[in-house]
Amino acid sequence: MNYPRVLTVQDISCVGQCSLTVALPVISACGVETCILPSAVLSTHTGGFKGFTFCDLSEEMPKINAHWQKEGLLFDALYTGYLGSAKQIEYVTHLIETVCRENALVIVDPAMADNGRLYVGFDEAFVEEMKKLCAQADYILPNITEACFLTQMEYKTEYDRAYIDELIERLLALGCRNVILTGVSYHSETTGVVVFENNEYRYYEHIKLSNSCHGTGDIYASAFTGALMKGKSAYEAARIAADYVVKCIKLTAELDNHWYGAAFELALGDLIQMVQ
Ligand code: PXL
Repeated sequence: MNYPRVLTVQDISCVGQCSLTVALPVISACGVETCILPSAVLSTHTGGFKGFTFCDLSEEMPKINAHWQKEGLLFDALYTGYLGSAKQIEYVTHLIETVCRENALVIVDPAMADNGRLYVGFDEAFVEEMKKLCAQADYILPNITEACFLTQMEYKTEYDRAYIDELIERLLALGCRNVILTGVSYHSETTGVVVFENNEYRYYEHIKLSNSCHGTGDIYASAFTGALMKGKSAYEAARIAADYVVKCIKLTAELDNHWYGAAFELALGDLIQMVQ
């Protein structure tokens, strides 16, 4: 039976439906063993709450890694999301070198920006470090904003295929092997995801919903990782993740005043069916 073991490294935002509180249930629901390395603990995510706490767990990361090495633990894939500092990116590189199997997949969501702006607490130095992590990835999953920061391209809300092609070309020049570019919208009523794998461009287009939710990038990357590790092709995993996120956003719109995240739990049953 295909029962891979994934390690995901990102923060715990205690409230906020993002990062590890999404990755753990979503990848587990796909039938994949999900091990975690929390990089920080925050009371909430940073996107709209005021006065959140932040406990940096960077110093724990090499200690945890050392213990895993002693135990001979190895992972079939490493998936990174929101990381709190440039130092943590360095520790992730060390994880790739020490506790990942030889052919392990490295999946990097460079979670650091949206809507043309970096998230609170990030700067150019962090972006530079993130480029180095992307260089080691089999798959990177940036949104357009993150792609622009990684490539020094101008952020645009309206663009054509030539703009997307150039973004992808520059992302590949960082050294990553394949690119999953999210939130690519060529028409006002649709959006979609570009899967650029083995030099081939494929686009999965779907409905664009009027309400957008915080944390959907994390839900997307987690579902992609789970489906991919369960044996789906990258394009199929990208499609499943997109359909799942659309369902999550639709269900969230039915709720009263649920502003800080997407109700991904309500659609986990659909995800399980799509992955099977
Ligand atoms: O969803 C990405 C994310 C993860 N973790 C924390 C965040 C954010 C986005 O704002 O603040 C702590």
